[in-house]
Amino acid sequence: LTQDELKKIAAYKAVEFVESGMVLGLGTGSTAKHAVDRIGELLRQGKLKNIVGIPTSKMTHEQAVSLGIPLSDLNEHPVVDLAIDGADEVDPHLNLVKGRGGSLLREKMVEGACKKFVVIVDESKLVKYLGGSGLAMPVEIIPFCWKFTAKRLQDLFEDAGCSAALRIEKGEPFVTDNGNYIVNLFFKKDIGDLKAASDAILRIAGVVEHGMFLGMATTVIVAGELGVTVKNR
Ligand code: DER
Repeated sequence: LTQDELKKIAAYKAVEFVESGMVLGLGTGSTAKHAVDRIGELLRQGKLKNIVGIPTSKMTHEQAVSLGIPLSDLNEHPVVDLAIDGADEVDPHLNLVKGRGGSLLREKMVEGACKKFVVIVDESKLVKYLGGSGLAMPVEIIPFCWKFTAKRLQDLFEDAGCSAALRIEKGEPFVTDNGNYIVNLFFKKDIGDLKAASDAILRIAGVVEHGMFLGMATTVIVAGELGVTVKNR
């Protein structure tokens, strides 16, 4: 099975949790895309009714519009029944790294407002500890004096061998849906106490939000070569 087929299997499994009448958080990324497609298909077939979608990015908003999924926002629906979204890393406690697609702020707002947050991943996303993949841990910051903020973030995690880099696309700083920049943090070692790390990051003026989703996932669906496993918090 290809990685995308595994993503699709996890996504379709998650959509089994969707019931008619729900207010749904619609995730962002290549895995969540399959879930949104599936929801659109079930609506079209009349197997799902009265769904309202709360998109976590402009990209998902456009996908949902093209599928005819009725949309709203957190102002109208401050409580969301169920969100389905992907992740970049999942640790054994179901803590997540998210945001390599650049949508972490709106994802964290929507998924923080959910009664149930179902995460969908292929098995390549499982790590022993967050940051353990050696890939980016994104932090959304304001553009003003970004270099100053990036350096403060890097210094915060000096002991974990952290390096910080502004996310660049086509030679320019990547700009989020919210008009902010992303600083990617790379770790050589386990950063240890995640809650303390989260608090320290958020205390830096100029930081908007980070990509660690701690204690937020209620269920993680993992699609692997040997089948699908559902882990509940
Ligand atoms: O950027 C994001 O938060 C995405 O949800 C990411 O975490 C997962 O993206 P993928 O499904 O394309 O791997």
